Amino acid sequence: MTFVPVSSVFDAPLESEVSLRGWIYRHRSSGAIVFAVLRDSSGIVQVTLKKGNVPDEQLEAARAVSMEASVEISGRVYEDKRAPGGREVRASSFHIVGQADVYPITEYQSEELLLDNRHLWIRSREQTAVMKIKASVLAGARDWLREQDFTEVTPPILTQNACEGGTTLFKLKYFDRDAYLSQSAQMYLEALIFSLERVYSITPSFRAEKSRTSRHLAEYWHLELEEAWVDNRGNMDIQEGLVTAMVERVLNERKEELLMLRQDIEPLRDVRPPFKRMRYAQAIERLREKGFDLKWGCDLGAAEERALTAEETVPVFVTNYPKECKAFYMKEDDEDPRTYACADLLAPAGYGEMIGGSERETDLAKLLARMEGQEICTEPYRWYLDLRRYGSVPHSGFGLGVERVTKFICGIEHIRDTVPFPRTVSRVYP
Ligand code: NSS
Repeated sequence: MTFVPVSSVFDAPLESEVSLRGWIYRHRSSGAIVFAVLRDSSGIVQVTLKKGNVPDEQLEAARAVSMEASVEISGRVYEDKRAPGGREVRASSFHIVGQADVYPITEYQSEELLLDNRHLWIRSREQTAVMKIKASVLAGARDWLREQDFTEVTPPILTQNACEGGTTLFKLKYFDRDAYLSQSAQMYLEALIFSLERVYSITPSFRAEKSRTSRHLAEYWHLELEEAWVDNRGNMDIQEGLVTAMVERVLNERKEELLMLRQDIEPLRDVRPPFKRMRYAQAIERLREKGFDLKWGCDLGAAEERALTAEETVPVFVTNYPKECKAFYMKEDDEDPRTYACADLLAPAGYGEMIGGSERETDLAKLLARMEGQEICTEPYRWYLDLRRYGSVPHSGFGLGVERVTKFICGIEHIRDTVPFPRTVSRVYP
């Protein structure tokens, strides 16, 4: 038997014979008829089973079937205005492949119960839509980066370096030494530009974030990029192109999924160059006008980022952060040495930071002085400092949070709904 995707029922000739397999999504019986809605990876379709059309024992099996049992059916395609999508399959055969116990998820459930049953909840149509959109985000990125002649590389996850500072490191025993789960591939990508010039990686990154926020995961997917001979302006141009390509790909192939998530498509069409650019100093000015009590030197948090972009439909770069709120590896800005040549890219409509990037400091003396000032032990970074000793070149790069971008594109409130199995301070099961 050849099985076809459920969605193909809606293009099939009327009265043609189809065989489908999938899971029972909804189910009810009324008198001599059983209505089942069948779900597979392509969508849902109504199946009706009527006495006389199917053998009696199959009709009884269908009447007794549980939600989420897996089944195979054959039947003919008909129009029916009351069915989802306007068509149904009138079954001539019905077979159960895998019975289902009483499904623990019903219509109204607490967030905790859904998270405890995440392995089942990911079958939901909303979760499926998000995963398809995320796949398109990644495919759009990979294709665009390949067109731009970037090489995908595979940096390590086990490391001795604390790229983004010691407070959010996951420490583990590495044989008889200590090591960490990577926060960022950046330093390894910096090493790789000396042969490949334009590189990127897509890896998990780990942050032991103690705070419970709607935008932090302990494990997230990190798209990082590094390029030789490029300053921070050129770096922002690449970010603009990349984010545009990701959004475009989703708009091209995932409209149905966006609609299912009730996400408004129109504002996403505005996500194309040029993005807005403002300096940190201007951002602070603007926020003070909005009543924020901010001093030069404080980093911008979720509330500040939301206030800055609430009215925007294009992403906003905030550049030139004061040195005291960013990492030691950033290059001092030539025109304003109180700041770094860096930028965070904020999503429109208050969704917050999607990318952190900068030009990298190539002056070994400056790097060493900063590390000393911040009491960073140089020993684990010997190899990194070597990069400044052997043919150093101007270079820049950035890290993009794949879930942050997905959250924005899907219009999702909480970042945990952009990963199938979220890891947060309170959750590592299932
Ligand atoms: O800490 S970042 O701002 N920057 C870096 O890690 C650089 N070393 C990247 C680089 O230049 N190669 O993180 C980059 C992005 C940030 O903008 C977020 O979008 C995302 O990574 N990010 C997170 N997403 C989800 N959960 C958590 N906890 C998280 N932390 C950062």
